[in-house]
Amino acid sequence: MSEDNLIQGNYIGLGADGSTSLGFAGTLHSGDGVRVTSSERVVIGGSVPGAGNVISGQTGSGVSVSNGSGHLILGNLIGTDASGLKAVGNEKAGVRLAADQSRIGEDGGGGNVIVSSGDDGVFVNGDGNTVAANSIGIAEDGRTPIGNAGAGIDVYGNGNRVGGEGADLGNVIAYSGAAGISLTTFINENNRFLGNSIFSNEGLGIDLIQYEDRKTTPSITGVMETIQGSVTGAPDTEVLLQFFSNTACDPTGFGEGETYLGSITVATDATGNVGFSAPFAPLSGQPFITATATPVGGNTSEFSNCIERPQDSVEILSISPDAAGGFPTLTSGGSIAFSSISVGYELTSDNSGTLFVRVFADNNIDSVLGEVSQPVTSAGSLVQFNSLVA
Ligand SMILES: [Ca+2]
Ligand SMILES: [Ca+2]
Repeated sequence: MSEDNLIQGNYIGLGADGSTSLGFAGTLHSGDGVRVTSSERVVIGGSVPGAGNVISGQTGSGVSVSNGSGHLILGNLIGTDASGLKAVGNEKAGVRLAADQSRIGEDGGGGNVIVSSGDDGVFVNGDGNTVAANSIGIAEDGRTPIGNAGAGIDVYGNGNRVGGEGADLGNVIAYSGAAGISLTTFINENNRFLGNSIFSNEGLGIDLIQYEDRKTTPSITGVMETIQGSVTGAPDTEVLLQFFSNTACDPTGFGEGETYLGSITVATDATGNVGFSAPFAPLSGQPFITATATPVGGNTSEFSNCIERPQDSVEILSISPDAAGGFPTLTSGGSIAFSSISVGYELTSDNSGTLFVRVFADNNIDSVLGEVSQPVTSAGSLVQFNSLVA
């Protein structure tokens, strides 16, 4: 057994130019790029510039660790060329970690880019491991899709963490050929998936296997000024709820979780139920809301149902344009209810035919939420208010 080995700054599976794949040629690099079989505390890469390796073009996995604990896999490009933008995939997993108390990625420059794998991006089998701050299925620029063929992260074991509660600990997990995160839960507990950006995966964003699906998954019932819903779990148990804003819903209607909005903690009652109202609003351009539930000591749930925040509007049923300007006549309504608050409005028109709508909270002209304007040419024009009360 060896200990405290350091593997840094190498091109593994690439020519010295940093882009030519040697691995798939099948002669120089068959098997895994970096293989750790009987060691403790091996460091592969690092958080400072230049410490990371480029590990690509292998017929096996990019990194394969089959034993030990305390390993660090940081700041590597796994499945790309040296630019981090072009796919030079490994044929099996990007990182295969069968170990305990080890870390794949960390904030502050230690995240790995793990893309273009022929199997899972990351496969974790062990206890107490952390996978944080990595780009999984997306290139180093944070935009270019280079998905992994299997799950983004496949987890077996207990007490593993994907992401975290601190800023910048979340992983981006996107464009996988299967689930974003897959967890076999038959005997595995206390695996927490927090603060990640999970989207555009072929399967579910989070898929629990061998488990009564969605047993503890929150159910969202409404999205207005707050996100309302309920969750069911063990009696008298604290549950961490996380909320996400999405460009689109998963085709199943559950998940995924593109942009993390924030979290609240609730406690179930003696029957295991609790309702919630969370003070988060969807982001502009991402009107679909989802959530996860993570009970104390338990596994994070699959993603909740996906609900679009209603686009409130007022229809101007009849206007009387005044060629000289002035106020059009509004013939419908006088206030619009947005769930619990009532929003008054005032219509004015300038000489060019643009309609301005000013929205007040609680029908109070001293409480202006904002203004929108748009050209109005005919009865039936719509003025969207939604952005003003988000
Ligand atoms: Ca999906
Ligand atoms: Ca499932």
